[in-house]
Amino acid sequence: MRHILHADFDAFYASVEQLDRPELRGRPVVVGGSPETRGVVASASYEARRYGVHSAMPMGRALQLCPGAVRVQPRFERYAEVSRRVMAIFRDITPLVEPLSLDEAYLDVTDLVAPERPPGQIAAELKARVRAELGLTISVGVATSKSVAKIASGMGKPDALTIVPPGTERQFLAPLPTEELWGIGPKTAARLASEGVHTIGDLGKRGPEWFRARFGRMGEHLRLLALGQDDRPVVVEHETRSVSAETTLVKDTGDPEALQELVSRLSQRVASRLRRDELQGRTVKLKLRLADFTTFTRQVTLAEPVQSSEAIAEAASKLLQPELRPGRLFRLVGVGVSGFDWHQQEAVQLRLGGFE
Ligand code: TTP
Ligand code: CA
Repeated sequence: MRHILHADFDAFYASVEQLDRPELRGRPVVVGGSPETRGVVASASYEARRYGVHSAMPMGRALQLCPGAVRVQPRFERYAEVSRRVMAIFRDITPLVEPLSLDEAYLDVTDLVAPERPPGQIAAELKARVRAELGLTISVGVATSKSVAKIASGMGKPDALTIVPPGTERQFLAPLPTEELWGIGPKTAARLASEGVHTIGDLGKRGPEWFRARFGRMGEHLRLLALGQDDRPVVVEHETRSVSAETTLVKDTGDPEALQELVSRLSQRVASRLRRDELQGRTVKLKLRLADFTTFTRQVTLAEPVQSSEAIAEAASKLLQPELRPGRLFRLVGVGVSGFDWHQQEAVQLRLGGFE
């Protein structure tokens, strides 16, 4: 049996701002672009959340809901530095650390567990160290798998510690909405609800055939997740440096609409692989090959890591626009995402290297 922790900073960007600017502590803080620039909330302090403010909300709306909130412009370099420091604390506890983003990681602590040091205590020690050394709070979920640990870490935030004892995974998951499960988004949840499947417990009662009919190849994985079974290991060195998809056209084309449409399709393919591997990257790359086989790439490094097909397609389309000229024909289009959060160095190497 394994013991996995999922650790996640509470209101990450906002908490870092409150740490660095003591006058903001205890006050509603929203980090993100200004309403004038049509900014959105990247992170809201828990004081601001009481007013209904949340991530991804337009900043104008957030300040309407909570006029007393202080808006702070994001400082990504600073957040990356705090991230490096917290990951160093995690790695000091165990080398088996898998960062998911700047503020989240899985830790496999199986080998540290002893009768006098149960997994919950290791988690409590971790929280105490992060608080003492960084002045910030994390929420931690403790379970026998990644999936259950991640769901547990989201409960009772902020500054929470949620332990799911071995053997109680199914019970723990049963009352939760299906959307809590990895791979089930709002659309799928709505579709399931129309079939009377609202909770993970409802899902857990369905058989393998039911899952296969609805989710295809992913069905069995999802069925096991609903039952609290997930044997995906904590992966220390992420081999993936770039996720990309490309297509050679049957017939060379310069038609802007056809090319845009292709970029969207490729972005969807890249996004679904990123989702599957729980990756998000900052660098979006467009690869183009002209009718005469000249091949080149254009790339942009974004302020925020992306995972969704819309965000990837938006960035890739912006790269495509300036390349479109009357009479210029393309024979291949590729879209890729790289610059994954946790390995800054790998990201740099990639920028220097070629398209994978
Ligand atoms: P989250 O962990 O989703 O959010 P959080 O840490 O602010 O709050 P909590 O975990 O307590 O619910 O995201 C981590 C950081 O990633 C967040 O502080 C800012 C950034 N982020 C965005 O920039 N845009 C977003 O839409 C989201 C969700 C997060
Ligand atoms: Ca967080």
